[in-house]
Amino acid sequence: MPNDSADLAVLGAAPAFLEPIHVGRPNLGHRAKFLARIETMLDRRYLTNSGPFEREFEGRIAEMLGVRHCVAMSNATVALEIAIRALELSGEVIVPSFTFVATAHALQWQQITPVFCDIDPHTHNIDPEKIEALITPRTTGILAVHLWGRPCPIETLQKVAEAHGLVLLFDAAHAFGCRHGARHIGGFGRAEVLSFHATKFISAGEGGAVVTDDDVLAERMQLMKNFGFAGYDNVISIGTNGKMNELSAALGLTHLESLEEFAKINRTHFFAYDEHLTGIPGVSLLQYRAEQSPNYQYVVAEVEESSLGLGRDELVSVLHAENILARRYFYPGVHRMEPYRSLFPNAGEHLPATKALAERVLVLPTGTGVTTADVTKICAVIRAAATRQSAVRAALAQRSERVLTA
Ligand code: T4K
Repeated sequence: MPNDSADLAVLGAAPAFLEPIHVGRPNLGHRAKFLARIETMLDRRYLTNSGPFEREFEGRIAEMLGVRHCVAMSNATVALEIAIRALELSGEVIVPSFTFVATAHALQWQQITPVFCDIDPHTHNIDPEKIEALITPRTTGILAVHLWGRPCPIETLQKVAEAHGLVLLFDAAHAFGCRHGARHIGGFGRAEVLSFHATKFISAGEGGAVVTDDDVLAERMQLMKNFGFAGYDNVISIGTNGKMNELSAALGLTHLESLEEFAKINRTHFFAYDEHLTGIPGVSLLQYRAEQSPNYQYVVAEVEESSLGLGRDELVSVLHAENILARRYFYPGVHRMEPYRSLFPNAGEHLPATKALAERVLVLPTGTGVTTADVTKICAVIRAAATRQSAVRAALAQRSERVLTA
């Protein structure tokens, strides 16, 4: 552990970790319970297509979130695509650029233009004040993201949507288990989309769901996720294959049973980071509000180069050299990824907060795959980098010079 700054790997020491420490290692639940479910699945020879585990998973999620319907799907990207289609969105939909690329892809995939909106730099969520200027006669909806699990300004978004007759849909991929006021995330807008990807708070390996109180919408999505079949040989709508298989549902059900434990470990790690990073100039941790019952699945730091003496990317290099694979989510912003970069080359002009944040954000490892001792060690590396920032900067510059001349 770098108790003295000379121990840093970029300065020639051995890395702090022998094995890579990832952001996004899955939270794993009770192995024996999962294996028992797999035995049951094999015994009943039912692997997919609205199987018992999938239906149980849907029921458990709907009950927990206090919504009328949960439509489980193969992943959140397909769930977004199906929700967007079932809600009959078309033309243009307003969406943040500071999100995972799937949020925009789910629109573009269906020839709907994502219109990128700037974020509030304090919350990282879509800035409702910036939406009205983007509305055109072709706008049909707002697709807002509860980034890092922190709820959007839901009521304000609702007002804007109502005033302009727009559909309000939420990408709640990060926000499973979180609350807004008295309700769980999942019960807002026309529908909300959850992810149960391996890297998420609760995972099904791959998995997603749309939750809604709208009976008609739920029925439409149940059809759409199964090719439009309404019984044997009877296709009554357009559809695709968005079903959740039994293996995933079994994993999801098992992980749901460990939700409290995962939340506790994430919370402990978050507060350990908070304690150990406090006082390092230029490194601040995005805070969560306890009353929103955060899942703490993302530990998000912001790096201020002028105070730290190192830029975010330099700090990433320091951490990677130590085998700490911190991530720059969601750099560089979706509008700077293809096809959006070519389609909308000037989009960045309206996204100053997105641009600034994408240069500052650093996501640190957490979850049940790391220990509190790991967190302490990671923070010690960051503190050591801050203490020796001139030497670190010089070493990194030398390294990139060597790469350029090689
Ligand atoms: N909307 C939002 C706001 C999202 O963030 C996402 C997904 C979606 C929609 C779409 O949800 P899904 O269609 O995926 O259900 C990861 C995830 O693949 C992605 O699900 C997630 N957001 C995004 C934030 O992160 P990458 O490109 O960073 O994945 P990858 O493969 O680099 O994995 C991250 C790290 O996790 C790896 O370094 C290693 C570790 N890992 C990963 C997996 C899959 C493991 O240790 N074990 C594993 O099984 O996107």
